[in-house]
Amino acid sequence: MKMLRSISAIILLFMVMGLYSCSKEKGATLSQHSIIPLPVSVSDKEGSFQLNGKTKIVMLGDAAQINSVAEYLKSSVYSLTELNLGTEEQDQENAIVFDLSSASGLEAEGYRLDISEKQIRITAAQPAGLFYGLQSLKQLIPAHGKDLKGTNNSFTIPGGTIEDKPEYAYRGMMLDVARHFFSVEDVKHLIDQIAEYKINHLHLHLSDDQGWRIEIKSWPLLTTIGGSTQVGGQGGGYYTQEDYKDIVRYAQNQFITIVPEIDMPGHTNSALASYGELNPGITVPEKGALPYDRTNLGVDGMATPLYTGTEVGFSTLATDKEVTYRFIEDVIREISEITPGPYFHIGGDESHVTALEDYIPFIEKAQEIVTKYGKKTMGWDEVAHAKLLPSSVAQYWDKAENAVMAIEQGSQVLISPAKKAYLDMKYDSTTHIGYTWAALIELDDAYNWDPTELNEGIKRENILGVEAPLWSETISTRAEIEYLTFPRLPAIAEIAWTPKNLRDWNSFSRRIAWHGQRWEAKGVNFYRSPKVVW
Ligand code: TNX
Repeated sequence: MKMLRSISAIILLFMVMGLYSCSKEKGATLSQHSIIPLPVSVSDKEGSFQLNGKTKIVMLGDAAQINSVAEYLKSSVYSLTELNLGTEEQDQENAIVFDLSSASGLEAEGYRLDISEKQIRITAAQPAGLFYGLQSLKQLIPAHGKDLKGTNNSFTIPGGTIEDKPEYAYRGMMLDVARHFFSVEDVKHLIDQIAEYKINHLHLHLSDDQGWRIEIKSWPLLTTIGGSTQVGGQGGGYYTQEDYKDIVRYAQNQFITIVPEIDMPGHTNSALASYGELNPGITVPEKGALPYDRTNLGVDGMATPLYTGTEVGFSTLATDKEVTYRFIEDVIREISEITPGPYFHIGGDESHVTALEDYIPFIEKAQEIVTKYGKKTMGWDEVAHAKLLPSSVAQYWDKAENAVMAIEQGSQVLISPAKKAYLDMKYDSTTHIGYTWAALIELDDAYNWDPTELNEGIKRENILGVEAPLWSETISTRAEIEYLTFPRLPAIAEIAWTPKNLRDWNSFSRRIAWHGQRWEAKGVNFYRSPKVVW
């Protein structure tokens, strides 16, 4: 009897071990993925695909349109696995097939990703859809340390089907390159990181009190004087138009549209320091002991000193001078000519020393000029005080009533509430960089909100999309950009991509941990939120 019992115990033990090794062999199923943003639907299928040294890429459809996506996949797979994928025309066995076909019935940025033993197939109606399909695929390639890379390796990708498309058309991030300047290389590196989260707009805040960061050929002092410094007083810098075009092209290759912003009529000290004729000589309200030199700010037509502090709201262009409109027209024209995207952002925020009766006609004129050069106007929510065109977009950062005012004029809104979406807010009181004026924003705070629940006057159809702005008063290095951006940007990206009813914090916090491993492996800095088991 005793013996029988121990035999059955041993049999049981073997059965359990068998089950365990079997499930280990099978590996994770597709539905256990860590894809961010969460796809609309994921279903499992028997079997798995082995990505190995013999896997090749097959392009079905207009090769001219698929080529750059295929090249991008090759270089991503190489950096993840050190496998060199070849290209093949016929044989679809052991292949990643890009199928670009308008007959697929998929929406513009949508895709279907099919994984079987024989092949991985990404189907889309547009190249952007293929690109998002491959971004999801990249996140299915197991993260390995250096030692596991190499041409003899094989990477298991579980079988199944993903069908996916974005909730919002505009999924953005903003980088302030004015308070601190960031090099072309830093911007490109950021583009590489955010493209993985299916972000499709990068808004560049190209001018502010502390610096003018884009070459304007007809007003050269803007950069030589206005671009010469930054917060804290160090070097500054600016993009030549060639640099800017380079950024635009680089972003385009990852389906990211650059949205240039020239902030006006406030936030313009760097322009006033370059060209005194733009200075109205307004009387600046004294705010106690001034931490900086405001000589000439109150003197009509005199260039102001460069500013390297972090106050806001003290500068304005002369809204009643003809030269100001020649100036903004030249600026809008030159930048629009090198911007293929549809938007030109005119800022318009915190113009505290521009009287409202001057502010309104100024914004309306700026909007007219933007339209003249073939672009749509974007502006921070204050621009809703002016008469907006239906094609204009108000960016809600501060006041819901401004956003509602824009909606009542027939405009759409871009959602960037400072309390939820500002990447320059500290995570908690101990964060060594960032601000606290709007809120402390932990990872779950950045995740647990929805654009349609902010104000009853802002409905789904009024919303163009979501953008996470990163202001740079307190940051000056790539590592600092990354620390504030990750992991919050992926949280905002999921709000912008994934339908509200599918989003779930527990699922997100599990998936983001896997991304932490990836960031660690590629040397991307990030905040290890205590809300996540990394
Ligand atoms: C407010 S947000 C600003 C920026 C600052 C930011 C700092 C907005 C439209 N204006 O000028 O950089 O706060 O968080």
